[in-house]
Amino acid sequence: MSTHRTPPLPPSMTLSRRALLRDGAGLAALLGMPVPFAKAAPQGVAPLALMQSAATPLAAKPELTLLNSRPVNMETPAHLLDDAITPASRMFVRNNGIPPYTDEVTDESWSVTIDGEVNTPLTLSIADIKSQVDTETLQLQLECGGNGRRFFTPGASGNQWTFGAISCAEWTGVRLADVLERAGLKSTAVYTGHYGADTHLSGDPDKVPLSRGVPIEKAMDPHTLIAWAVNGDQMPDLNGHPLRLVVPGWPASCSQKWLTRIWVRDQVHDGAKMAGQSYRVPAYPVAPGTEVPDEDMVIIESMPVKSLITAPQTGVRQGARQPFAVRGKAWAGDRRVAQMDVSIDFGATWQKADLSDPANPYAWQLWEADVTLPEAGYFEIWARATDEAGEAQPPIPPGWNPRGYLNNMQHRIAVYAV
Ligand SMILES: Nc1nc2c(c(=O)[nH]1)N[C@H]1C(S)=C(S)[C@@H](COP(=O)(O)O)O[C@H]1N2
Ligand SMILES: [Mo]
Repeated sequence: MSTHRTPPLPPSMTLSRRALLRDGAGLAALLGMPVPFAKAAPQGVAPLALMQSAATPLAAKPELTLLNSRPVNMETPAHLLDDAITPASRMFVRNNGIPPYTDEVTDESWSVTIDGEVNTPLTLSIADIKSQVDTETLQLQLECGGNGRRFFTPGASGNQWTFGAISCAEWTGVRLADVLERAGLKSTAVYTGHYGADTHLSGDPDKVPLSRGVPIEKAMDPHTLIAWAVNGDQMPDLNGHPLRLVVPGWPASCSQKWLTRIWVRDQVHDGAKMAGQSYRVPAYPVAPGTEVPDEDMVIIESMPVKSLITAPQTGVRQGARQPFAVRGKAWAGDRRVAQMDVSIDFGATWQKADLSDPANPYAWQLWEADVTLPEAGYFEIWARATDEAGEAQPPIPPGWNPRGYLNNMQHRIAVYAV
């Protein structure tokens, strides 16, 4: 695509034309092919291909469920998360803005700046990063803070994620700690502020779609990476190519895609979607529907214990009195999962599942149970993870909060015993 290299337009047309061209380039990235007449489409017209069904033709992620096309948000059905390591094509996508043009995103043109409360501000090319610091390859779980939002009552605005805003891919990168050490943290450094190359939905270049950060201790955790590869390959454009942060176990909004800058702060970062109601929950339990003042909201840190049943797929037919394998994944933010149980009687009794150790800290854990349904009829299988601190998943959404974060309710599937 080179359609964005157009001569300057009269000022009155600049914003709308620019927004449209951005859409054209963004759509090309989504569809995996150029859109030759993108410029001719009236503003606001989304391609039919993006709207037709859950099975979208988005070339890179054809199996995902599209929740929104502007910005693009796609979740992964639970049965497609059955691999130990999530394939790139099945990693969910959460965008707050419009991703950078793909033809402008190359390893050669990219750099990331580390500045603020550091002794030596750095601007590093990708080659610098790859050559000068030890590399690390880790399986890391990333979950959107709003995963499960769909099930709160009253509902919250935002993407209506069900269970699929979670991935655990194998990331290759460098430790953020090594890069921060190279820059030299001042004693005043308390927080990071992350910036990426995506642009605001309004098209206003002065607005930032998302800029979150983490306390220095989390930034210095050896599992927090600046990554350039997924599962040994270039990461998908939609997941942050060519460079992104991976801050596992915390709301994935901390994991800035298309990373261009880390501003080391002497205060809690106050970038876009750090303050107010974004990625925050009430400091105390509230009745559903309560309006909570901003000053009573606290920033979400570690995500809660959670699990998925990834096989069989919900709706399966299964012979009665014949044992079959039920399996899935479990994770618990900064913690480990200690126990996994399944129920075939709507949670009245539970059967312990086999639970693996994580491949490394912050990888999800695999579990499996042999289940036998006693007679023909409708059954549900419910899955419940318990973390090392004894916290277990509730059967219904926990702690209602205004924006619908942190729903770690149990996942369940329907099984027809025949
Ligand atoms: N630059 C940038 N980084 C971003 C976002 C974004 O909109 N822009 N979205 C964040 C949110 S809210 C989530 S849940 C994760 C999703 O990562 P993924 O799209 O690779 O699955 O990216 C995070 N990083
Ligand atoms: Mo998110």
